[in-house]
Amino acid sequence: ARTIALILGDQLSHDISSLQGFDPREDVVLMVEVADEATYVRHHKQKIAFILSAMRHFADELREHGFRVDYVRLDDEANTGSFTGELIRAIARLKPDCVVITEPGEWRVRKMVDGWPEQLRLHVNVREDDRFFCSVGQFQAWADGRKTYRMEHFYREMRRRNGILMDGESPCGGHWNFDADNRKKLPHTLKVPERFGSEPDAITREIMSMVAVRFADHFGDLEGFAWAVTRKQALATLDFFISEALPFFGDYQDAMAVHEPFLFHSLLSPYLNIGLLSPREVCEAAENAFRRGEAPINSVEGFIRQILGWREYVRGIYWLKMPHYAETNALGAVRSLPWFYWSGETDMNCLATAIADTRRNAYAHHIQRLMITGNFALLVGVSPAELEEWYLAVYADAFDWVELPNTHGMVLFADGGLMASKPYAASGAYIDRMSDYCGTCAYSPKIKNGPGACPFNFLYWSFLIENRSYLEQNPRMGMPYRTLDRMPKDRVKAITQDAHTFIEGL
Ligand code: FAD
Ligand code: DLZ
Ligand code: SF4
Repeated sequence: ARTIALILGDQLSHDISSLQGFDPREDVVLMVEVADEATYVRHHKQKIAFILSAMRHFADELREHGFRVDYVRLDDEANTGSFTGELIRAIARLKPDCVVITEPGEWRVRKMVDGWPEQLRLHVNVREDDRFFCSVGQFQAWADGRKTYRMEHFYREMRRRNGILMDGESPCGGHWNFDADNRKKLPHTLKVPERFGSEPDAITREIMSMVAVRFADHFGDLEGFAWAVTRKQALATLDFFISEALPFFGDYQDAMAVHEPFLFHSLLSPYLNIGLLSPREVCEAAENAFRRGEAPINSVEGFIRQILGWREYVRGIYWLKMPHYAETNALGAVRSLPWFYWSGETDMNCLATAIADTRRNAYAHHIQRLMITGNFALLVGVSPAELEEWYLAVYADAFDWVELPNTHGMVLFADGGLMASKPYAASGAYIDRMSDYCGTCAYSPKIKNGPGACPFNFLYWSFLIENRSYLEQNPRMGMPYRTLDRMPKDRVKAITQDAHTFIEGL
């Protein structure tokens, strides 16, 4: 029997479950570049180029390994522009007995695939995506019967279950968490490693030319493209990170700096998310550096927690709670996304920097996403759907399963505290403490109200005032509400007025 194994653009792993049992004499791999996937949100140009180039390189590797690959290019004349349309054409061409696919990572595509057996009148074999530490079923079992789903509890169980960074029954270094050590501001004297870039080859350059024309009106620059597009290049990026950046990762995990868009971050998320690297090999590489004495525990634990903890946890939440998850809006936020998220035109230096970095690199590190663009949207009450669309479009690593819980739950508290125990709201003082943004800003974090006041200052308090009835019962919000209640009446009035004028001006 002849089988079509359909491999999607984020399934570029040689051991992907859809290829198990593949018979090279009969079966065919199908890969399709389709316009719908580039435009369901208007992705950053680098993100489109990255995925298409990685797809073409992966198809070439499969052919070298003796697979027959049927590959549809975006500019092929008969291209219908959708997964379903291309599958229908391929079935007519190849006359298979069945289709095999690894479960898609996004709800949107999963629904599409679930409709195929009836639509195509063909057997569709959907296999589990086993490229995660924790399966969807295992996460559901963990969540079953719990009232809250705290990442920290999940993470400890994952450490134990997988024996990662463990000395027998105990966590390496004697603690599960070293976050208290991981909040240093970047000192002027410390040299940050240059980004380890991968030079675009002929295949990538051809795609870049096509993207520049076809998606000219999408957000983002193409010029600085330096993403790895093969497993080999991704492995070289991992090696570089482990030796050059990991030792400092922990200390400066939460730092931000105007001229350092990457700091000591790994830049590995795009490769993990499309399958060029596996989360296990990345965690093992970090653990091995610790065992060799080449990186301290606060760095290695902090890094592993992001992957073994956060990344697995948000995926679990996504499949546990979708599709209703995306519809919640606990704080009733309805404001449109300010235009400057696309244009970068704002005199708030922290936001202008994070957005300029995003435009140039299709990347911003976690604290920029959470505490700058995220925090601002939380404070002014941007509608969850609008902010989610932005995050899904602008980052090379963005896929719904990981972007949605981070934006909806972590940043906007729209799930009412399922993920975070309190909103990550912060004023200018936090940003000033963790960055060098404020020194060259039109505003001052020291000024609380009136001309020159950092907008984060009055927006922080007006956010608390506006959401009082919802947030006040939260035990972790007791302190700020007590501070608010001790404020003189005219200060509260000034806050409300400043916030009103500012938001009206957006
Ligand atoms: P590092 O700092 O080097 O971290 C190592 C790895 O840990 C990352 O590569 C990533 O795989 C994982 N990781 C770290 N934090 C998280 C997290 N909160 N959730 C899941 N995985 C994490 N990450 C995505 O991969 N795709 C997204 O679409 C995405 N959207 C986000 C949206 C918002 C609003 C926020 C606050 C965070 C989002 N993140 C997303 C998480 C995180 O910001 C990125 O994974 C990280 O910045 C990627 O850069 P890096 O590889 O240099 O990360
Ligand atoms: C993001 C993306 C883009 C831009 N283009 C394609 C494509 O042409 N073909 C493809 O198979 N996948 C693409 N992707 C990734 C898909 O959106 C991703 O595989 C699904 O969203 C996963 O559910
Ligand atoms: Fe951002 Fe306020 Fe600092 Fe300006 S002063 S960079 S707006 S935190």
